[in-house]
Amino acid sequence: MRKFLIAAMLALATPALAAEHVVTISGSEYSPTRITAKVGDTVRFVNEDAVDHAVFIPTLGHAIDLGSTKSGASTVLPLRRAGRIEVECVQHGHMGLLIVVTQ
Ligand SMILES: [Cu+2]
Repeated sequence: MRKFLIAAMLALATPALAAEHVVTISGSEYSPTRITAKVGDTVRFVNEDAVDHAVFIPTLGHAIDLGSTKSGASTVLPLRRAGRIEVECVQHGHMGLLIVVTQ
């Protein structure tokens, strides 16, 4: 019984596996343009275009500039806190993505 209880407690203490959300960049658009995620997840931006694109986040409290993602390359954004995060491409002002991060 005691062994069972310890095993059950360990199972409960194991955090849920973090998810990786994939956002493709194609035709100078992020796809999808809105995702929901949990703290601890990551977002992988995959640039399928022939030109470079940036991943820039101006949102207060989440601001980060991941710089340019080359054609054919990818960039990973870790989601460290909850909030509504707006992602922009510096080179293409019309590109936009909203990431809603919950606990
Ligand atoms: Cu761009």
